[in-house]
Amino acid sequence: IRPAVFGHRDTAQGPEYMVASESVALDALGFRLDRDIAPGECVVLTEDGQIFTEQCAENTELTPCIFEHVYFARPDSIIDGIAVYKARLRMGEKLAEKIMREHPDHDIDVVIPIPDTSRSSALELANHLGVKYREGFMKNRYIGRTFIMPGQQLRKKSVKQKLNALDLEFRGKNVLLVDDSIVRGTTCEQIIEMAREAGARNVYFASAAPAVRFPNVYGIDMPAKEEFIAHNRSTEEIAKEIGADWLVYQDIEDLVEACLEGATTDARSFDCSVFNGEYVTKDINDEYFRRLYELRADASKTLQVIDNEAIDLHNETES
Ligand code: PIN
Repeated sequence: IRPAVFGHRDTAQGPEYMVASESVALDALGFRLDRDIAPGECVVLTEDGQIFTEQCAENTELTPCIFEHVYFARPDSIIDGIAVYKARLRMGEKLAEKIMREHPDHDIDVVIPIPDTSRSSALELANHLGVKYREGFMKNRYIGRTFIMPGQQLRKKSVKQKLNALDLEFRGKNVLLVDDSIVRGTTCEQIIEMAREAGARNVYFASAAPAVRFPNVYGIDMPAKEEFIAHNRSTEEIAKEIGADWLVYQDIEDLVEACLEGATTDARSFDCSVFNGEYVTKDINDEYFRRLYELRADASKTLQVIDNEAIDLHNETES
């Protein structure tokens, strides 16, 4: 489900090989991408630098994780022949079409991305709406990603530390904020509040991905489903909860289409379980989730300690 690629570089001693989860890792070290590793394929790198590959599982199906395209992968990565950056541009295009369908008389003055991931989709969304694209939030580059931090308090504090609104892009304007996805909704709620404090008249919100309603069980550390803001809520209710004047989510068919265009391998479908609850391995049941949450509860206690220590360390270095 998660991507993996291999590539090579030529040296005087012959070719050198490298296996990585994203093609950008190869680029950075001067390797050329050879190809994606197929599902069930085994890759062996020998100590003397040779590479062997063999198909080890029968009846495999390529169903890569769509969240890589939404958020996780770097935009300069190519996965299964799909340029992540282009997939994100197309997400913006589709989102613009949906906004024009749902709000044909919209009064958006400016489209503002919530950095970083949503920049590509927000840019193309603005182009298609024929509205200005502006950078209204500046990011503190020394603060890490917030949504995987345990403990709600810690997460809340971090948003203000991470983003600062440029009043001049908000004052008196109707703004459309764009993010790659809405998970818990706590970050976007604070960001909407920041936009209003900066003087925005109306704040609309668009998510480049559909509503996240189901936990990920294939390697993304995500909250329990009750913690998702979309849990048991309609789009209107979510908009109210996060404080947006209206909210538009990408449709799942549009997301899949945006990602599939340009695929060179036989990827024809994706694992979209966080959006539709259909787990490709078909072995996920309530008992599985129960065990998962027990494990998570233990792990988050440990993480909390580590995080607090990390913050103390950061403060010490700053003072
Ligand atoms: C943005 C990544 N992206 C931002 C992750 C926020 C959900 N959140 C998912 C939005 S970046 S919330 O790549 O780190 O720049 O739903 O929990 O409020």
